[in-house]
Amino acid sequence: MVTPNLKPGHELVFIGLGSNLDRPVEQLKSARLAISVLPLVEEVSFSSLYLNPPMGPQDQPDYVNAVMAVTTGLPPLTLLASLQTIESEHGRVRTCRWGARTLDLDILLYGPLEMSVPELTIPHPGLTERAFVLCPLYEIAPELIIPGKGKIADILAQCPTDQLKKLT
Ligand code: A4P
Ligand code: MG
Repeated sequence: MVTPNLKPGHELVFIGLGSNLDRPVEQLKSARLAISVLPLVEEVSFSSLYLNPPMGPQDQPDYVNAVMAVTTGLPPLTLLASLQTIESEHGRVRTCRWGARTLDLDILLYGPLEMSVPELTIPHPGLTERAFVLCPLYEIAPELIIPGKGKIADILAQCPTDQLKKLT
């Protein structure tokens, strides 16, 4: 990924996408489009899609995951609200934590920002333990330093990735 020139007040943001219901590949493609046309959002890069078994309850289908890089002038909580609107538009129904879903959009990183309020923690708390996030993130940003955690290459090296299948 070529590091973009940032407009004043804009940041480079990484968004994690996941789906395991109702044609997951189509859900992710449609979410990508919906994110890229948000006001004050520009797509920079989009990873391959990765098929992988569910983390959490096992009585649910496999997931398809990907990571998207965007630049945005939207503040973090405004971006979260926009992503939650897109989740709802894709038929997301919140049942149990880590349950099956048509679309999950997580803010993984927001520039160098580290923040934690009840509705939003950045970097995303699960980021450094999840192969389905680390692999696509490394694919599009191999030089990335995760604020407060270190180099993505070093973190990925500690994480088993044998369950991930890259879709063509
Ligand atoms: N929230 C806090 N920080 C963030 C952030 N950085 N980005 C809050 C997005 N949301 C954030 O999320 C619950 C609340 O987290 C939101 O209201 C927001 O204010 P949710 O999407 O409603 O619920 P959830 O997703 O079930 O819970 P959680 O803990 O966010 O789960 P994750 O971490 O999203 O994991 N297995 C595979 N293989 N692939 C997956 O993608 N995803 C999950 C869900 C479970 N198993 C999976 C996958
Ligand atoms: Mg979530």
